[in-house]
Amino acid sequence: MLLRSLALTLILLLVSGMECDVKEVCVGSAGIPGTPGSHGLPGRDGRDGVKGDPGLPGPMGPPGGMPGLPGRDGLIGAPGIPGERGDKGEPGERGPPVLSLQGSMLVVGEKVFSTNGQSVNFDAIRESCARAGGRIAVPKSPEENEAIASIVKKHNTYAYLGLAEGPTAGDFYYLDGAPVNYTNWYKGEPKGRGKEKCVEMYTDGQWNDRNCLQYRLAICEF
Ligand code: MMA
Ligand code: CA
Repeated sequence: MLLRSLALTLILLLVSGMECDVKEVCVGSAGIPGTPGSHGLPGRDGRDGVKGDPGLPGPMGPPGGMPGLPGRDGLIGAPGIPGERGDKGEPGERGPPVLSLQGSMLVVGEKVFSTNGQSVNFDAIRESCARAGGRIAVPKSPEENEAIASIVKKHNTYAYLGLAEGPTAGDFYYLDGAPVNYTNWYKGEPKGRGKEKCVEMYTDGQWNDRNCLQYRLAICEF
């Protein structure tokens, strides 16, 4: 009973917050407020915030792997402007002596007739024509005779032809030994009786047998 009463008193004290010196009922005025309690402990961490914006790009890194293969060639460029004209070259060596054609050249069928305008004897004409790669001209048709005659007339100089008398007087041969198959003798010729072994052409294209040492126009055929 005593323990119970004591417990009851403690409960009352706890509930009323009053202090009594007496056991029974007591009424007091309000006390002065107590001093504030100390701060509480820090609260728990809050929830995570929202995700932030992406950061700025970082600086370029160090060089990476192996270099790539070279690229293909580009397109061909436009031509450049022409260069300046070069200096005149040195004179060339003197070429081999050749027959000067002096602009006179006649083509008749397969043949070309030409003269250098020089008058020399029969053997000299043969040599000049051979050096030039040809032969002393001899007509084997009226057309060829006219072509040679036109050169003779132009130079107003008789020409020797490429035929000669054989051992028998009055028989003439080409220089390769073949007997002639075309002639254009002047009336009464040949009448040299074996003493005139060459043949000259007059300016009218007719022929005369004549010694071989006259100066006659050199006409070659090629
Ligand atoms: C005459 C004539 C020719 C002969 C010469 C020689 C002028 O022509 O006889 O047949 O070849 O003379 O000079
Ligand atoms: Ca004669």
